[in-house]
Amino acid sequence: MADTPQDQGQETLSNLLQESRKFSPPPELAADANVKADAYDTAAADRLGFWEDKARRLQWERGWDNVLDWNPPFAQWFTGGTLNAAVNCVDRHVAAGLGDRVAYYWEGEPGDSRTITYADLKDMVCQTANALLELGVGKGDRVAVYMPMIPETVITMLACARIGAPHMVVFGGFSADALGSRLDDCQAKAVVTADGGYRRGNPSSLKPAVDEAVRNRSFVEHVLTVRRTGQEVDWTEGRDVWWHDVVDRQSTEHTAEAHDAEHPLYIMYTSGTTAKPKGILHTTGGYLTQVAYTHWAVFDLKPETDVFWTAADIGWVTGHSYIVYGPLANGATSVMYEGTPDTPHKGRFWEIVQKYGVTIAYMAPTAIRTFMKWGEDIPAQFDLSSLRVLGSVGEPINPEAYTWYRKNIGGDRTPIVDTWWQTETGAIMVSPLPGVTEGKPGAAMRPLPGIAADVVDEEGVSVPNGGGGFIVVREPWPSMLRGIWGDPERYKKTYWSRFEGLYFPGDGAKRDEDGDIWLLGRVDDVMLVSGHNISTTEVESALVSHSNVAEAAVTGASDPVTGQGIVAFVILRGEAGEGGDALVKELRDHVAASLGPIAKPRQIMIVPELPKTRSGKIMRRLLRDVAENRQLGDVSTLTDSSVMDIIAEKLPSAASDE
Ligand code: 6R9
Repeated sequence: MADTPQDQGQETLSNLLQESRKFSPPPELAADANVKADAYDTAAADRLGFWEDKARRLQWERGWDNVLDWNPPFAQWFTGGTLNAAVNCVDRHVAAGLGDRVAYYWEGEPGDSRTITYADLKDMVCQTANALLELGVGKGDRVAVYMPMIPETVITMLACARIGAPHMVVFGGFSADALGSRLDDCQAKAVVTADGGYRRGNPSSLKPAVDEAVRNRSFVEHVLTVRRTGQEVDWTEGRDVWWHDVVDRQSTEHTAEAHDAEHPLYIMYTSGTTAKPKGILHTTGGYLTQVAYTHWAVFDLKPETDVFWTAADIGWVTGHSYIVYGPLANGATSVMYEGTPDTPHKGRFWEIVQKYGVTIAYMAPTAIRTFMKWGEDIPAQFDLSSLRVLGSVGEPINPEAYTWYRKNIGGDRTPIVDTWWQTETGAIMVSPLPGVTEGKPGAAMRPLPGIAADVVDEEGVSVPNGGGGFIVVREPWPSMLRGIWGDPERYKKTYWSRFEGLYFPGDGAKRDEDGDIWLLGRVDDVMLVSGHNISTTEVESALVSHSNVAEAAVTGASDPVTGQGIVAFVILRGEAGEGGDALVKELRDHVAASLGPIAKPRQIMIVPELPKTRSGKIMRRLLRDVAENRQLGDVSTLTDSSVMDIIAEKLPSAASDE
């Protein structure tokens, strides 16, 4: 690493953080791993042949003519092939004699639970498909899903897939406005919702937001409502129908049509930072191929014995790919949990692991850092010995959070797979393989076999080991987005214009001395301090490595002297007390000692919470608004918007020894 990247004029993004810990795969896991090291060579020798082989893990009605038709930047995979995603996720397992296998152990927040086998799922998906058809939903029509985390949500998605009606799931926490603008954009014909769901110990209503959103949107013909909480709901005759009235009386038989490999499977809106949400489009054959393969490879899934749990919301792509399509395509047994991790107590997640004998758990770093804040004595009260692989997704995992997770949840035995991907990529792209890769805390390590990801500089040239820059993908991959719904120009401009011929995800990254990849946060969040591009991730990781810090978010605020100054917002660990000027000084010095004086925060504020999306991403843009005393931008996708008021109030007293 150059001491002064600026003088060298080479480094796009400074490489400041040094981390030398490594964890080898457990020998038994490595010996019996689904994927071994040779997969990288096989894929490199014949990338399309490799994916063709993975597509054969699915059941096709008609085989494909071409593996890939590539008219940059528009890809089509397995063209000419036909299949049905719901049949692949459900019927074929029942046909193979696995009808009694549990598909989901569902756990409601109030403590109610349901066990749903593959045979149950098949009946319910067929009934729901029949109900949608009766309501006039046909192939190609869009169906909006605005639901809590209940089995009917998965069933609705599969019923849509079965009849070829793309679903569009919106987080149950989003406002009526956010729902409405998404309904407009995709012109949904029906909305499936519930009276409400349980969150933080209380019923939280959903139907009123749907009523508001559809009021002046007559293109929505029906609202199909599941009764979950028993809350009072308003009812519009003709438009509104109860699930128990319409679905329960349907036949459990439905003959599924095979759809084209490129038939739209779903649209998922990404909020972006400020602009209008983008409707990311995924299609059937390529998407299912890659989610199924990555779920099996990255988590080393043994469908006969594993109990898999993605602790995320279905309204996030992680839920689509790794609660629904990946696990079901592989015939896995999953846990699905409705509520929050602290209801009714802070050990809820670990109680669930113990109750169902979860073997593989997958969650966001923000959840892990929250558990760090609550303290290690909470997971210590539960038997977590069933766990054998742990995963992380959604943000860079700080080395300290990684080692905490490995030690306190994984009993120092489980590999951690830090999986980098996006709504747009559809499935995992960069990740360790648990039986192959020596894991490094904080690194996503290597592109998966068959994925041509790279780290490049401003000019699009690969950076050498030790260099920082941007992550890109050089070749199309099966589960890539097929475009932005209704806006091909925006698709080209957003993802394919920064570097000629390369897909640009918008994340900073570096390659370490061994050639392994570390993600460094969104490029939009990078701070320019005295001519150095400094990643938010590295400064946050340095802060989290201090024993008193659970979570940190940093942002660059304009500074008359340095261009931007680093402003940090820090949540302390449970045992660290209130903080104070002495601790703030200690933390600033700690960052300077870890990363160098250039990265020393100008200001540090101790806060009780950070602004986060429902998928756990810190919204640094809002923190920048606060740090620069600006009016706050759009807060509609925050889990809890009152957090911003609390932070803004603290601002004048923010300590700094400058
Ligand atoms: C799956 C998902 C995508 C953005 C992505 C990146 C961040 C996700 C990450 C990660 C570092 C990881 N991200 N996983 N950053 N390491 N393992 O999160 O999709 O909601 O579309 O977000 O999340 O910034 O570009 P999505």
